[in-house]
Amino acid sequence: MSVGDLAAIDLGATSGRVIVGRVGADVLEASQVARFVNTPVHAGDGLHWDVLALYGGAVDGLRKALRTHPEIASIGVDAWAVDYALLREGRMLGNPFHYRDERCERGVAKVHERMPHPELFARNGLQFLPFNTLYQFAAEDPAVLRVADTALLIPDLVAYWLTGRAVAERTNASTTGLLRGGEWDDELIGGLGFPRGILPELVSPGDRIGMLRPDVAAALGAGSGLPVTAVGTHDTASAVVAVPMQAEHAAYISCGTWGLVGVEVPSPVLTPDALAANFTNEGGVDGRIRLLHNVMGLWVLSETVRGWERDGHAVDLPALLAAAAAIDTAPVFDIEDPRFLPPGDMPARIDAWCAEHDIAAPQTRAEYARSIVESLALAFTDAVAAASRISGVEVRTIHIVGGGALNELLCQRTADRAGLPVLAGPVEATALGNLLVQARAAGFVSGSLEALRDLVARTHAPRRFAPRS
Ligand code: LFR
Repeated sequence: MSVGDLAAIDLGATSGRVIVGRVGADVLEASQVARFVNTPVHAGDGLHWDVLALYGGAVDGLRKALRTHPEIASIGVDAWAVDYALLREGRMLGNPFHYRDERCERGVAKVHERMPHPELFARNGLQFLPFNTLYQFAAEDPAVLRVADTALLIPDLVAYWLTGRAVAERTNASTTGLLRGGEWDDELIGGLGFPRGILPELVSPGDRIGMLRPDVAAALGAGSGLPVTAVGTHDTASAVVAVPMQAEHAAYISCGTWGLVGVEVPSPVLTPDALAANFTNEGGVDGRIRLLHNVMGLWVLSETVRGWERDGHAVDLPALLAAAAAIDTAPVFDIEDPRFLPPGDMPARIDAWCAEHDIAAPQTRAEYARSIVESLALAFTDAVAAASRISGVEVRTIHIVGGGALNELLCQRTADRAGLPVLAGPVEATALGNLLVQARAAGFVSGSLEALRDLVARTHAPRRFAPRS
């Protein structure tokens, strides 16, 4: 088996990247060739993603990647979940809404009138999140939904623009709330009054979506016959592929804007305990199940820092975190409170939470940072304990992957609070998972997820944080 070059497009809530990987039996390297900002725009009817700017950034990045790595054998796309574009005859009917837009609440009320959450959970296994796609469909203008002939989740939209083929990749489709047992749940879709015809054919990670359209290939300077391969197009599914864990004793935290905290299990866990703890059963690569809970991730900290910067205070994040680490204690608040979901003034919301709960609010910037990290570490630890209880997995190690693996204070405080070692890294787990699934489909590596994870462990040794008393 040889070593191959592959390209990953990874779209996150704050930036998009194009990454080139070299993958083989003993090789797993990834280098970023392009990074572009993802700036949501508040316009007219709500908060939107500027998806054309993201596609433009991805195409520019691919062009650059192909110039330096003409042997690229395949392209894979991943992005955040739940959001989608509506199209008619290939034309996009408006910019996709952002899952933090407030319209979701309307949809929740409409859906739950017809089917309350416990009934939905029994079918789709999803935790309640107000932005799950089914609530967003319910919040759509019915006239727009009637006009549309196709709905595409964000990575599927990018793949469609690249190849001309409209599909729904299963790991991401599982976050719509409209899948049952890995297939579209026609009864539910009809029962909620959604047009079944807008939901495209399902594909699985490893399937070929299609070849680049000739005009796209020409614009990229690519040879003919460059395929786009379905990966775990839900970024979290790709990240979980690259967690260097032994699943029977490990919990993972994929920590970026969100902290996705859970374990991997062979089949959905639909028990009353899982329902009560608001855990989700999202589809993973190779039919595995990601039993996890969405914890507010680095969002609260980044939004806080963005607010200070908007007010004219430059923030040096490493220095802020060092100052935060030097503080003895800081107030712990419920970072899961829905008030922290929408963009806005986070310090004011923390103050309000503390006032309501009769505790002293943080005073300095370092105290706010420490308070946020401490609250996050507590929420992570609680979610790990719940995942272990619900699944029966005896957790001996917590893996933190994604950008959060760089936050030493967060890793250490999670280890301390959980009384378990934290293994941090790889930071680039999502891109690595994307590349690995492509590499396996192209024949550069083979084997189960365990074999892929073993390659990650051999090439990207995690950093260990031992719990302190
Ligand atoms: C992480 C993520 C989460 C999903 C949230 C919204 O980037 O994909 O898994 O719940 O974004 O789509």
